Amino acid sequence: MRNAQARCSWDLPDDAVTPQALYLRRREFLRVFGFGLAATALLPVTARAASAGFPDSLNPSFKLDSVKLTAEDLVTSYNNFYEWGLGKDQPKELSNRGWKTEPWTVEIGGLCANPRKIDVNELIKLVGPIERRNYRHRCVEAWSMVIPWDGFPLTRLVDLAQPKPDTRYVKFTSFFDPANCPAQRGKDLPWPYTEGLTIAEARNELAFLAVGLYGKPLRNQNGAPIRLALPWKYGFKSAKSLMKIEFVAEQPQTTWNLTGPNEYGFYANVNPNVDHPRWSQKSERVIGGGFFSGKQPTLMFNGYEQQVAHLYVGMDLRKNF
Ligand SMILES: Nc1nc2c(c(=O)[nH]1)N[C@H]1C(S)=C(S)[C@@H](COP(=O)(O)O)O[C@H]1N2
Ligand SMILES: [Mo]
Repeated sequence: MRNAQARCSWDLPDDAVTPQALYLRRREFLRVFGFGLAATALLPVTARAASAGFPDSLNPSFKLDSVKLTAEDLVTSYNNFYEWGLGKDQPKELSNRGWKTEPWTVEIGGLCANPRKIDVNELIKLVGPIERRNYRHRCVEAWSMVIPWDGFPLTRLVDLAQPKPDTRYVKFTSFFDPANCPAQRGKDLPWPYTEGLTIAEARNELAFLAVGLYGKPLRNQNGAPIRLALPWKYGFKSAKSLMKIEFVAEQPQTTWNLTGPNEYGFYANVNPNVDHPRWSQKSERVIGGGFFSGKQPTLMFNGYEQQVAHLYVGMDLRKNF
């Protein structure tokens, strides 16, 4: 993946070379020196239509009095969205060069009584009202934010779909548009990006589908028009720009688990006691927290133990990482 300056992976700024990206950089290195590099055509520049804010209200159960919200400009400029490049600054730049996230159809299917293909704005009307929740966000790379999402509980979509009794998992698939997304013409990750939850996790009160942040529709770089927000799990579980949600019997294969099975598990619950093979998960760098004050201890289930610990009783969390 290259941007306009044909910047090389070895001269990206420090903060753009992230642990998850290391996996892919090794492969990129092989490609550059082993097989030659094809130029990446840039997308035409088109302006994204401005849209209005949400009539939402803050859910008082998810206010998070004790922590500071991450500034909006950081939430919308420091991103992981590998479809638009491995650097943190690339999604903002490259996902806004003509990629259309409106209109957008979401497919709800699999083992359910009410499968449908539905325009995302129609879906929001069916599952509304939209509420705001301030959620902690902990990336597996050991950095964190606090983000005010606008959206609705995933369980409302589950109710709408009416899964059949043999449903044990929910599979989430991000957009797939290789014609407009250069990275998806390559093999950095198995595209489209897929994720999964158990049906009990999907029904948990914390599992959230975000359609906005800071009271505005999601920006492309944050996963417009609809993405998961699962605050007790590492960020990679919260798949962006969802195109398909399916009810399935078998545990779905997921992008990062396929890419690095020893590093990125299916459950990916935030856990300071289980280190990543290449780094500690005991603490995290708070984005926007300043150079000296930026580190804080990581909490079990990212601070949401009360809401989710019951889902994992009797499970070996070292094995099921
Ligand atoms: N489709 C897709 N979803 C994705 C990713 C991605 O690369 N592609 N990155 C994940 C990771 S690693 C993180 S930390 C969060 C980042 O979300 P944010 O940029 O809105 O903070 O999105 C997750 N969802
Ligand atoms: Mo992440």
